[in-house]
Amino acid sequence: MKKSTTRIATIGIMSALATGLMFLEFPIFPAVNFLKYDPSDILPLLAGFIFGLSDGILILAIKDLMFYLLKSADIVGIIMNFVAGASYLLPTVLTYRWRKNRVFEIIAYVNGVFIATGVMMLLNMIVVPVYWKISFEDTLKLLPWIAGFNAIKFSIDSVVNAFIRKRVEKIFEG
Ligand code: RBF
Repeated sequence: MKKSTTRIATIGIMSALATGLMFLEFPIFPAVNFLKYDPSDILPLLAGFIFGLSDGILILAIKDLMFYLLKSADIVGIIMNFVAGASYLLPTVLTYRWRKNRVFEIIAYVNGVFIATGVMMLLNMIVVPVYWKISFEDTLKLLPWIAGFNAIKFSIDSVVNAFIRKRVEKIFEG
């Protein structure tokens, strides 16, 4: 168990870094350019692997709150970003925690990508028609792009996490 002061400092530093990274957002598919990739979810993911799920969720929430206050002011976009991040983080960290080995780590990422993609497809089917004032039929046409966006976003985060998490862990072992 880490000292609580160290934990608070770590959460603060990682939340600040994540907030900064969220400014690097860019769309992947022109058809759904309101969906923007940014690498900020990698920090909650690292924290989830190294320190535990609750620290990961906390960093995700602080990052989204900070970004909302500093830049976006779009509450729907921020909530969608948070739900997407959480629905990826939860299954990924829980699966990895179950058996901490390389095979389960890969299963964890696959689980996370599939669950987050499924959850966001369902949620966008409800939110997009209201948010963009388009018909349900037109929303259905966007669904493959929405699925592709989430699959790509969380696959990138998974690969980066897999490559850097041990190095980051060493920094905190100090
Ligand atoms: N972010 C995701 O990671 N996955 C999504 O499926 C997703 N759906 C969104 C739907 C709407 C209508 C909006 C406005 C945003 C959505 N976002 C989603 C968040 C978006 O990519 C971006 O992070 C936020 O809008 C903050 O700029």
